[in-house]
Amino acid sequence: MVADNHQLLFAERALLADGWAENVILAVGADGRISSIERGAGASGARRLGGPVIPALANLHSHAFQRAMAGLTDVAGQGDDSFWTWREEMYRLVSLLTPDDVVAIAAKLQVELLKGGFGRVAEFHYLHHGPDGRPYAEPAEMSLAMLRAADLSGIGLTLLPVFYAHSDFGGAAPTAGQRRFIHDVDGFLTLLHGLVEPCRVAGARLGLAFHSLRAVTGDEIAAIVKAVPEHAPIHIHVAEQEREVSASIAHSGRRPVERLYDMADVDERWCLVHATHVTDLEVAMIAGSGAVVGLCPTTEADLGDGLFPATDFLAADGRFGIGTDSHVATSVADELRLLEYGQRLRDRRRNRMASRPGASVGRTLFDGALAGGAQASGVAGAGLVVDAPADLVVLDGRSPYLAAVQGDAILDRWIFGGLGSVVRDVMIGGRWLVEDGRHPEEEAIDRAFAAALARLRA
Ligand code: NGQ
Ligand code: ZN
Repeated sequence: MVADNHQLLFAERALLADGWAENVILAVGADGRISSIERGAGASGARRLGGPVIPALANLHSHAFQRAMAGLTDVAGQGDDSFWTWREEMYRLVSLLTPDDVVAIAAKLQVELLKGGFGRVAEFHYLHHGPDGRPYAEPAEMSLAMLRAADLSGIGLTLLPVFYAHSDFGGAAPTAGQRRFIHDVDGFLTLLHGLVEPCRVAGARLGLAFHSLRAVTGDEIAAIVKAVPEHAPIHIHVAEQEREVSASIAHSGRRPVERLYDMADVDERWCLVHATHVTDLEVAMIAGSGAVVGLCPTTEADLGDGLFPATDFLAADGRFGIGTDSHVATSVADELRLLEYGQRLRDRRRNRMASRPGASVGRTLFDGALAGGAQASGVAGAGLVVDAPADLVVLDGRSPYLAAVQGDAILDRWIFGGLGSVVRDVMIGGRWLVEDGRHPEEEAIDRAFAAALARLRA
């Protein structure tokens, strides 16, 4: 696929930075960026888009390979099934994966994410080594596999190679199931530096992640943060499960989020993934630091994590984004809906995630996830604004549900209306990746994915 040199797009309805506008002409330059936006314009000479236009969101948390086991961990064990028994099943999949499997699974996932309304994905990438735990001949093999997948799908990629060194607090030795994840600090920094050029060539952003406070020590965090570029996004899983909270307290007398803030200068570069189990004090700490909380509602529900106090966090002006994490769902609408529904189920009330009386819940969630997703992905500026990449989603104007409504009701109907898939077209960086619900490489990607699943018996 080749970018057209210069494109004029006409939208009857578009969600711009300051709200919905009508009869909008978006000019997209040869560099894939929006070069001008005109409102109240005529359509002549422009490509007329087939429905309401919204910005594509960044998905801030993915473990792509886990898409292969979606819906296959729902058979009861001995009655004590938990996050930790799920993790054993996940490690079994990890033990089988080849780089080609990872490309096939990730490319399929990324096409699904595009069709779900995501334009980029931050890949929290910790599967580094061969099955015996030894690095591949090319130590970056698996990271390069992620770049290959993103090249096939066209999705925007923020690659977050993960530093993982221990199995629990206090620097406990890793387990056998974790051997494909493990680095020492020098080995990790070598991997990271070696990825700078491949990511530049591929047009991917490069950040990094610490797997969790279980997997790293404070000294390791300090050594790595000191050695990486100042603008790189830094992600970490934190306080997802109550067992992590009790282990943290047993180890240091501090809760995980408190401990993280003791150990590191947590600021806008950081994304705290899950942060499920937090006190009022921790909510205020995170909000005040400008860090993004990475919420993954369908995975958090699937794994029985608990509920993040999103209403309190919003009231404190906290920044959040959404991720699909283990990919038991792959759409913007599914994640945002469950984020709101969790708060409703807890409070036994409705319309929890709205910024003020009269505000649309869908719009509040969408705006929050757009800004937080961009921040956590290392992308400056989000939304349909001049000079930003032309990353946009056209919802299906043929849907009677969408045709009948205006403004924020479009988002509310998409997120809360149970419409099924209404993502019609997706443009990323000025290239059409989905047109009328189809991705051009879809058949080949599906074939490779089916072959990988057959091989993995997944
Ligand atoms: C992961 N996933 O690394 O894939 C984790 C589970 C862990 C989620 N937390 C493993 N959803 O946290 O140790
Ligand atoms: Zn995760």
